[in-house]
Amino acid sequence: MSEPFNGTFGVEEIDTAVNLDAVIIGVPFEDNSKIYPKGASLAPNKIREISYFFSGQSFSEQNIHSLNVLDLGDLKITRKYDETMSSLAENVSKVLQKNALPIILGGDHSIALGTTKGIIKSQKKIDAVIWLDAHVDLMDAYPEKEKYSRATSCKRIFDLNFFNAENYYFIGCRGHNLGLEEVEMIKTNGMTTIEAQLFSSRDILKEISKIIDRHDSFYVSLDIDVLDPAYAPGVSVPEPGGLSSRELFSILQILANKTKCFEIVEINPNKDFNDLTSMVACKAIFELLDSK
Ligand SMILES: [Mn+2]
Repeated sequence: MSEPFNGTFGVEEIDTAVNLDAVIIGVPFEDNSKIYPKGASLAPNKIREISYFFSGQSFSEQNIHSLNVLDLGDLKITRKYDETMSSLAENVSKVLQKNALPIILGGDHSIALGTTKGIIKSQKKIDAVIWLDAHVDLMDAYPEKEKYSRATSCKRIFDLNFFNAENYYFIGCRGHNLGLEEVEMIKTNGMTTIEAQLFSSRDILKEISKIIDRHDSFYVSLDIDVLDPAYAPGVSVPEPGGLSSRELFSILQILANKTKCFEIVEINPNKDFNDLTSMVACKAIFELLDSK
């Protein structure tokens, strides 16, 4: 791999590691779909490279330099989606069993299924899902007949029947993007959406705090397109009207203590300007660890 993420130790395996706080796992996976621009698989190494533009220091005593954070490098990606997901699940499970926080760098959002299988495999209890994303990814198949894509990832997780249906929280979605099938699923299963447009008109952080109070532990899946393209232009499916970086960091800060599994997906360095989107991703990791 390139240099490990700033403030972490590059390792090849974690079996012998002790007193771990967090482990970074790169998953440079993207599907072969023709409808999305290529580039998501370039993100893990780009994020590592950009991490050196930041000191990683902060006003908090707790920051990446004071924690024991390892960087496992990138998973070997095979052509078969299933094999890559099994390898991701295996690694996520190992990290969780060591009571450390997995920080997964995608890749496209279809990898979330591997992350979830890792949570299940670990037998650790994680109560709820926070899906920070412009889209809810609840299509059963998209594009046509494609069951395992970035647009179906949350539906595939739902089908595993691991998290209670009412423990799914979609934050930053843009209502007008959602398919009728997705809206129906949200309604019939009692899932919660906090749509992006609410961020300008209500005291939204209080509402999110209430959700956080309800549960002990979260799997946080951050699709960087939850941000407005002004803040994160380097994504495959940009949607205007999203959150600001500051709003995202505020959410991560209040979520940090209860975040037990974290992933950042859908950064597309090929579509980026001056690596802005990779910078936000780095900062999101620093903010999360600062607040732990
Ligand atoms: Mn997504």
